[in-house]
Amino acid sequence: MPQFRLVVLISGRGSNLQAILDVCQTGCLNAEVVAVISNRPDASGLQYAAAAGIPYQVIDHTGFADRVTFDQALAQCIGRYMPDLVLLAGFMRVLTPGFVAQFTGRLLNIHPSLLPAFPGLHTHQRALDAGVTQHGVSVHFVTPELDGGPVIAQSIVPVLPEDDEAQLAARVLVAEHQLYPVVVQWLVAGRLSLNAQQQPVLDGATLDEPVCFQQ
Ligand code: NHR
Ligand code: GAR
Repeated sequence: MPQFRLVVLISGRGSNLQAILDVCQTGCLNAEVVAVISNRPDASGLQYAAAAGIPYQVIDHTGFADRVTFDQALAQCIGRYMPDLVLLAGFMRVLTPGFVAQFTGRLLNIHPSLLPAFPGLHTHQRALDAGVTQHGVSVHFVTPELDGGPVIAQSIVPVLPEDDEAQLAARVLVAEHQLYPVVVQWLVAGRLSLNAQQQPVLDGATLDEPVCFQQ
C-alpha cells in the first residue's frame, strides 16, 4: 500500500503537527506528512517541518483581498501535494464553504473543548468562567459551520479548582497530542469515513456519539 499523504495546516506553535510527525516516524502509521502550510509567516511550528525535511509553504492571509481569494490560493497549494487527508492543527482562519466542499470527508480539525460546548476561540478561559468540572478536546470532520462538523472522538480532561487558563490549556494539550494521532490512524487504516448523511462511520458502525476517552 502506498503511504497515506497528509497535509497539515498550522498558524502557530505546531505541537500537534509534531505529535503527528512523531507517530509517522515510528512507522506505526502508514502515512507521511507531505507538506505543512501556515497562514502566518512567523509560525514557529514551521521549524518542525524544516527539521523533519518536509516542504513547507506560507500563504499569508493578510496579502489577500478577502477570504475567498485566500482560500482559493490555499486550496491550489494543497492540491499540488495531492493529499489523502488535510489536518487543521491550530489553524486559525475560518474557511469558506467553497473551500470546505473540496475536501469533504478529508478535512479534520482538533478543537480544544468538548464540542458542542465552547466552539470558537478562547475555549479554556470560557470553560473556567463557566465553572465546568470537565473540559477536553474534540476531533471533528470540518464542515462549513465553524466547529459544527460531526465529532469523531473526544478526550475528557478534569478541571481542577486552582486551574488558571495556562494550566488547563497545558493539561488539554497533552490529551490533544494523544487523540489526534489516534483518529488519523483510524482514517489511514480505512476504519473511519464520513457517509453521505455527514455522519462518521467507524468500523462499519455509524457514530451517534463521539468515541470518548478519559484522561
Ligand atoms: N472552517 C470551517 N469552515 N469550519 C470549521 O469547523 C473550522 C474552520 C476553520 C478553522 C478551527 C477552529 C478551532 O478549532 C477551524 C474550524 C479559527 C477561528 C476564528 O475565529 C475560530 C475557530 C477555529 C479557527 N478565526 C479568526 C478569523 O477571523 C481569526 C483569529 C486569529 O487569527 O487569531 O478567521 O477553534
Ligand atoms: C491547540 O490547543 C489547538 O487545539 C488549538 O490551538 C492550539 C494549537 O497548538 N486550536 C485552535 O484553537 C483552533 N482555533 P499547536 O500549534 O501547538 O498545535
